[in-house]
Amino acid sequence: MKKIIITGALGQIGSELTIRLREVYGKENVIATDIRQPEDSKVVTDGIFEILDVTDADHMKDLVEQYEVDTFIHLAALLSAVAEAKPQLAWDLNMGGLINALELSREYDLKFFTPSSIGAFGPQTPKDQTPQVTIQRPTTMYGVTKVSGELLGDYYFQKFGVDTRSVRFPGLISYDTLPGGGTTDYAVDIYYEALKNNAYTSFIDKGTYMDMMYMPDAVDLIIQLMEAPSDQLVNRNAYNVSAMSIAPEDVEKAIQKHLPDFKLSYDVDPVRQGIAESWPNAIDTTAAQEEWGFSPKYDLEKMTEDMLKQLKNKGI
Ligand code: AKB
Repeated sequence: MKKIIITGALGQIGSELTIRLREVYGKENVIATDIRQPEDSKVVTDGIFEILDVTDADHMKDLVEQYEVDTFIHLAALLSAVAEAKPQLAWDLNMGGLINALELSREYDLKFFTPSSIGAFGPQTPKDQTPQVTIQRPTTMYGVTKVSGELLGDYYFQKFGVDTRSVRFPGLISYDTLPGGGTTDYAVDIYYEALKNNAYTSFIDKGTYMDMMYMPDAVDLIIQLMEAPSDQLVNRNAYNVSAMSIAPEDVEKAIQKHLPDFKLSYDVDPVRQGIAESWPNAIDTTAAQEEWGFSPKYDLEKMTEDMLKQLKNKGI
């Protein structure tokens, strides 16, 4: 990767990935884009930033030409809970943006990354040690767009030789930018509320296991996957990745080691609970380990310690 364009750069992944890419590849080689332009974000003030609506193919093409990019990192998408509330918008944005980005990657021979998700699985998928290649019949619009994205990635690779790469991200936990409307968001909110109120009411029920990962591991793995030799990649679109399989009460116990009086209660949201129950408990990440050396550094204990420290530094 030498010159990289990123869409959705102000989102949960984008805001940390953009900063890291600028450190690794140089500020002049990272073109951050998003549909809005807040003046107080480092993503906007600390490097190249362009407003881009990913459904506007002409503008996207102008930027690819203007900056002569060689890599496309496409992050702009609606997350699972919002997509369930606005399924048509989710299809238009998630698929419209993706096909525009893939077409440009074909036309200009760009290396391409877009995230898939554990949401690409559904109730018929094996729940534990979910294999890399298995049944994918998701029951959410988010999942439908993610499976379609995986298939399109394979299609553009096989048909046109575009160097497409992807991972199925689990819930991502970060202290920098809040996620916008996902099913796994409880695992981020809980840390903020633990510090603010010493209590949290979870919208996901006790005993509901989902895969999760700390954002520093997610950012590292994107760079690692993108730098891996192409001929090593068999399961390109998309690799199972996860750092931990946890339920709300596991996070409760981990927080209580630092804040002994922290209290967790439950007020379950049927929509997000239904989505969570349609997803795996714990996915098998062997293919990612074997094909490009995936190896996350943070488990629940290490992540909890760092989350609480970083949030306190932010004045939460
Ligand atoms: C969501 O909950 O929608 C996302 C995801 C797992 O893709 N965090």
